[in-house]
Amino acid sequence: MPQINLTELAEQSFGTSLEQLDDRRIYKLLVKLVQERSATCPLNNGKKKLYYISAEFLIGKLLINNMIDLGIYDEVKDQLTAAGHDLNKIEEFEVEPSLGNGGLGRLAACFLDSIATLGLTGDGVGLNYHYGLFRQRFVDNQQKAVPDEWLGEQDILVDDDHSYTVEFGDFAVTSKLVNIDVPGYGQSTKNRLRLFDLASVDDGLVPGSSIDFDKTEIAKNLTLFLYPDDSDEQGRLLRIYQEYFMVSNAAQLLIDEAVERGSNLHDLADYAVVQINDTHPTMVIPELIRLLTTEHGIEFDEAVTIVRSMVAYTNHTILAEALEKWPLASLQKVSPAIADIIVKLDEIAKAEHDDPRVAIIDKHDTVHMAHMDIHFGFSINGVAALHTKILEDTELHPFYEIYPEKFSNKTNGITFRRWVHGANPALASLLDDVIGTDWRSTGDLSKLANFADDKDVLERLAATKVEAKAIMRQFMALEQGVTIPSNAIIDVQVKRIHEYKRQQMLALYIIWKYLDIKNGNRPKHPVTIIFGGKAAPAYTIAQDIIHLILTLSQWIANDPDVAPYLQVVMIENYNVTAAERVIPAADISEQISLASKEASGTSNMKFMLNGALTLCTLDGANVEIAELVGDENIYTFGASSKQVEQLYADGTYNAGALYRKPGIKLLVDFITNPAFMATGNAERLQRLHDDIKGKDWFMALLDIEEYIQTKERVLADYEDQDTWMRKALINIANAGTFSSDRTISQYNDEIWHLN
Ligand code: 8GP
Repeated sequence: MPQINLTELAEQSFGTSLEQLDDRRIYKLLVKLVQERSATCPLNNGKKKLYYISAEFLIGKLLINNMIDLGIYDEVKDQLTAAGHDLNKIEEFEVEPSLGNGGLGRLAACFLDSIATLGLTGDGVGLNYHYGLFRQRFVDNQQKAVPDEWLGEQDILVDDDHSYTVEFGDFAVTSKLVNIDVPGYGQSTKNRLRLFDLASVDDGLVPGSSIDFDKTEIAKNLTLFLYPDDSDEQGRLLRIYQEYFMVSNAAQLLIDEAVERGSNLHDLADYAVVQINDTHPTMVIPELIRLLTTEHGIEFDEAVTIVRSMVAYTNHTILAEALEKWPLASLQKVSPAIADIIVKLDEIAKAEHDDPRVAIIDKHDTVHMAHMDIHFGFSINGVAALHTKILEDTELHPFYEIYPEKFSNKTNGITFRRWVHGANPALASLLDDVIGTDWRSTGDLSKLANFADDKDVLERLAATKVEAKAIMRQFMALEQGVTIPSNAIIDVQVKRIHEYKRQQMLALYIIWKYLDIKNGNRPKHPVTIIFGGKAAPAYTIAQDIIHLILTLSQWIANDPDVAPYLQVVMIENYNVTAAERVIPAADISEQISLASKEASGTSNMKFMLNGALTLCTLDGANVEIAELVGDENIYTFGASSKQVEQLYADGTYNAGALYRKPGIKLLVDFITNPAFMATGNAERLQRLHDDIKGKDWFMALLDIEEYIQTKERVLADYEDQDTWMRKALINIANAGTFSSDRTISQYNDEIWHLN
């Protein structure tokens, strides 16, 4: 590849010097540079191709990431710095795509990066949502969901001429396809993210600032929103239409491409493998069978056999709400042909296994999508060791008894290119200096452990944290309008808002700390607690938790006794870009889900990699982090997953009894103390208070006391910076396991078998 000369490019494109060019025009220049470089990369072209089908791809901004993967980032950055420009400021002109929601969507994005980096032939397939999930605004300390108009000025989407007809029960629609290039780090080849859209989509259905729209106009609304509200019948139907539209397009594309590469379709499994990311793409199974039989003349039994050897399923949660079940009647309405095939598959499964617990269609005529995946896929995996064990032993135990060979664990991972190289340049260059640059492609950071007692390295590591904090503070000031003290301990919980993740427990800690400071116990360093995350618009208690956090934030900021020592910040519209600013700056990583409920977590890995210490329950991948770093380098607390499962099984958890303990009652009742309530929304605060006191389904009160004690120990330990930085270093040195390159190698070796 020719060398980059930005000075020359600036002269050519704008007739001015690089020094004189404003940030917007530099941004345009870089976009064009990346597009041109990426366009010249040939597609990976193995015989067998992976289709990673997912309702979400939380890809984040792509400019810097693509420059890294194309190998031009360091050069570009150096030239810009020399000309007096700041790449972070230039990046602000890029709009973050809104194609994802949470963990499974971000995982899909890290996976695409690693698949391309390993030179594997594999595309992501999903939908091109015009208004994304939603954009989160805070109004009166409450979440307001507004459309996220990310598509306006996008430079990353490339039109593709594939277009398909998708037939629903009583009408048909036409699709159009756009692609996003996915270059691999250190590769000259690329893959793509293929996003299907509706040719007849009508953005005008969404009126201005509200996410309400006519859910019945399927031929116009199908690709407007990710996860449209499904609290009513029409919303649920729309989701099924979306899912069928996504997989029908994916299946048609897969068959076309396999035929182009020489498949006679009887051998389709030699040409394609499908990874079903959570249950949303499950209908790809009957759709492939439908296409093979009705369009390509293959017998039904053979089509079933073919499909059974080419689809694999990943489970991302044991929460019942996310294990999709659809009424057969709804599937019939969306696609009678697909419903017919599902009925046949159910008969086959019932003939093979006469056990109602594993039926695809239950006695209420409800279709269990995960059950279809397990019977008619060749692989099912969990996303961390503990999660896979829970699937095998409890949640999916009857299936594990039938098909033990289909089950495996694939502990999640994250791409180091984005999460260190791009997000934490100071740390990246320290690592380069100390252990060499190989970690960028091998993920191997273990040599860093040799420097655990090297005072110079520890000091330089501390300096990278200072630098990351400066970038985060600048972001917070500019984008969020909050000033964070430069000497504050940064304590972060960023993730979707959900009761099982227990943001409410951290809120109770904040109340405890507030009262403790009021009592005169002033911390040595100020503590800034940062939250970020969206709540599903129909999930009332999650909205109430956001309200509590924002009300506490305001209450504390207005109290001169406490404000100098404690600050609570909730990032508005938390997204990948915000994560890239906040995670590198964190001292404490909050991973406090109720044990057994967080399948894996991936922010836990990002924090560890960036030298934060983890404060956690033994849940998800936290268990693996704890094993790697050892007890002295992590802070664990709380009931074990076994104890929690036992409490649920016995039905003996008693929130009310815990609430009555004086120390706990004081904290919970703070939420409804009249002065505090008067500053917020009384209905929301009262409901949340009553829920915690009377139900507390995710057992925040069970662990709150031990959580407070452990957190106080963490804060005290922070005061010994030498020991603290040594712990941080050990964490970084052990993070290599969580490179998504490792995860993808395992998927490939054990599931996909791409060459
Ligand atoms: C998430 C899990 O909650 C998280 O523990 C895990 O790290 C991540 O998936 C990647 O495996 N699950 C989801 O994001 C999820 O279930 N989303 C629902 C909207 C479908």
